[in-house]
Amino acid sequence: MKMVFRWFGEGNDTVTLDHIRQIPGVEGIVWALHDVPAGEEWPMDKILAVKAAADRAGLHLDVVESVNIHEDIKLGLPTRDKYIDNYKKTMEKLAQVGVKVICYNFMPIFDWLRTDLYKEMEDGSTALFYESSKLADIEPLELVRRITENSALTMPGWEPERLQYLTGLFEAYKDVTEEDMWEHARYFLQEIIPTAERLGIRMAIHPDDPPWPIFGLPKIIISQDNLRRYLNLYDSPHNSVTLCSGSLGANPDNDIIGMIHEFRDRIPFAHIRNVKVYDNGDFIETSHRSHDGNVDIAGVVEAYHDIGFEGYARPDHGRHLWGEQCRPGYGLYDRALGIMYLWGVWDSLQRRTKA
Ligand code: DNO
Ligand code: MN
Repeated sequence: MKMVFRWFGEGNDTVTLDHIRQIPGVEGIVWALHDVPAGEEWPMDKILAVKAAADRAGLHLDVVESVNIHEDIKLGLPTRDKYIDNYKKTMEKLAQVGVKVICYNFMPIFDWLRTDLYKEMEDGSTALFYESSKLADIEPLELVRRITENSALTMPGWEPERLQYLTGLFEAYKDVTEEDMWEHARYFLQEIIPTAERLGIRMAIHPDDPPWPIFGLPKIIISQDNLRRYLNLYDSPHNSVTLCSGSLGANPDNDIIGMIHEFRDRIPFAHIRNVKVYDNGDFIETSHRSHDGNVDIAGVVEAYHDIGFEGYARPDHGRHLWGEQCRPGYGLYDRALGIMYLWGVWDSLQRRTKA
């Protein structure tokens, strides 16, 4: 297991590379050019600037999250070919600086969605919260406005320049079915995977979050069966999964450990985090500890250990602790604590296997 840590870039994150290099066992950053709109080719000078900063801190940049897919690709519009072409050009450049894994998602319009970014927990910390009743009787744009009004840094996928097109996007998705989404995904993979194979890059799809339809938008990457179907759309080790225990774990029917075993050769990148799911299906993001949520994180780490996992792993989101002012879900403290929990489980398993 190679530990990595998400970093949003200079001036775009309260966490610095100097912080990250002090977390035990972290070898690299998980990065992206967050200021380049989806569909545009990433400029080489900006890529090289991130590389220079990472080099100075002694961190690698093997994993990119995410090169986002333009909506026209997900919608299957004729204009998609131009955006797919740009995507390939970005892949070429990333390969030049040694990128090995590209995480992306196939969610319509939004990236992950929560209804409260700073929900207060009993111990006084705050965390990302999803409350389904808040989605009833509200326009998506109004919801996004309400959620983000207290957040200084924009969240990936929720950039103001994208949100102004929200109404038009909803209109565009009106008649798009799940089967259409599968067909658009197949088209994308058929274009992109041969390039990934040639460049030695593993494309790793991130599951939809939450793993069910919201606002009537079609969702496909939501379960073990659907992940299997996705991997079979193009049977290559370069068509692979970012297995996110938190996104999938919001649906308690999802057996994360079973997925680790089934998809063992197709998981170059693991997102590890816990969620507590309430009886009505609402959920809150908790500490990594198994005891604190519905996902057995110690069991998840054990499953990775059992399959001899040599891929990259990162703590996904964390709570906001000790008054930390940070991006929602992406503070320093709880993610660092999470890493120590992951290493604790991993190292004790290592010792047992060696003994
Ligand atoms: C949620 C997070 C996501 C993820 C993107 C990947 O679990 O990991 O924000 O970064 O959806 O494209
Ligand atoms: Mn994730």
